Amino acid sequence: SIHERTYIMIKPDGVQRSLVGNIINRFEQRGFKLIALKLVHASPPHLEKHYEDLRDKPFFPGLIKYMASGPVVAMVWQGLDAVKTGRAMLGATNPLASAPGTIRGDFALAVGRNICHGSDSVENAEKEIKLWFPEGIVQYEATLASWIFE
Ligand code: DAT
Ligand code: MG
Repeated sequence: SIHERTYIMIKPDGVQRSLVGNIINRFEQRGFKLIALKLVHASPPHLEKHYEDLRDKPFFPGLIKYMASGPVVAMVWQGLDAVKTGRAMLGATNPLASAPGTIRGDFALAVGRNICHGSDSVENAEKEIKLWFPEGIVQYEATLASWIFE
């Protein structure tokens, strides 16, 4: 659906390394519509909720510490197959396996400093959007849509 939404987050390392503009540019240029964006320094409990499926992993405490170490850019992007395409644009979880041309493949080397997050299913995207944007999302018409979608 052209209305599919995904939650994309630039992690603290991406913010510190000034990659925010580059990452936003990639989603804009691909044709996705930006429907929510904010800079937020998330608390450990909030991040534990975001990553609750991973709480039994040995790297979980380090992951939460890293994610709470500075602000992140929380975004919602909308468009055709946004979840799957967003994941493809991010690249593999471990940057050493990410293809060049992907965000992680262009900017990262370590799995624990992999720059960005993207929802892995439509269902999780909706959950994550509610968690990060409880205030709701602005509605507006993107006038270029007919040049991007049939
Ligand atoms: P993804 O972010 O690609 O959806 P995930 O949901 O499995 O990957 O894991 C969430 C984050 O946790 C991931 O972006 C980086 C970190 N992580 C995953 N596997 C890890 C590992 N083996 N060692 C350290 N950090 C890891
Ligand atoms: Mg994940």
